[in-house]
Amino acid sequence: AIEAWYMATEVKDQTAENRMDPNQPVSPDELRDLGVLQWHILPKGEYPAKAVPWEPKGMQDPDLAAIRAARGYNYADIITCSEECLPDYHNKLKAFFEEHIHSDEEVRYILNGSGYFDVRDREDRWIRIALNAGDLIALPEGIYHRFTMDSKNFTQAMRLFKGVPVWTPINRPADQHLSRQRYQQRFQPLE
Ligand code: KMT
Ligand code: NI
Repeated sequence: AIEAWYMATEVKDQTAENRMDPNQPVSPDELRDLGVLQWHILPKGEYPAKAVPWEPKGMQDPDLAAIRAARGYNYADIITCSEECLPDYHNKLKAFFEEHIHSDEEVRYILNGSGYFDVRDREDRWIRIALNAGDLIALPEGIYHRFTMDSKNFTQAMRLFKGVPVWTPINRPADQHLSRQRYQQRFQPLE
């Protein structure tokens, strides 16, 4: 399973683990309650380094194809977070780490390297999710989150999407946004 933990309140280095002392782990079940889904598929074969729309190899991987079919992720491309491969690298990294939501799921399959997605729990505490090659994660529409590379500074990921991709972040505060309100409805008791 993917390792996750509550973050220390003070973050000096966003690429560090920033655990609580003592460590306060977060289980896959707790993440699922927040709408965060996870799978693990060993990446097979080579992937292009640039962020290009991409099809053939992922479709040949039956495990990935099954998840894509079940979840409706009919779009895929590859993003490589490194100074050489990512245009406008420094600004992009800054934007990734701004707390935001999207009006769709954010789905990432780590092919090489590693990185952290941070998500807010129901009490607005940060949970850090450590991703390594083979980890596939889906953040639900409307969850507050952010991304950073770790101290190794390299993440190559497949971005998956339903339909025509929209990557636009809606920075916090976004409490009135329809996607945020939809997300929060999952925590309302049924009348
Ligand atoms: C995002 O939207 O935060 C990203 O695409 C980050 C790089 S992919 C792990
Ligand atoms: Ni995002």
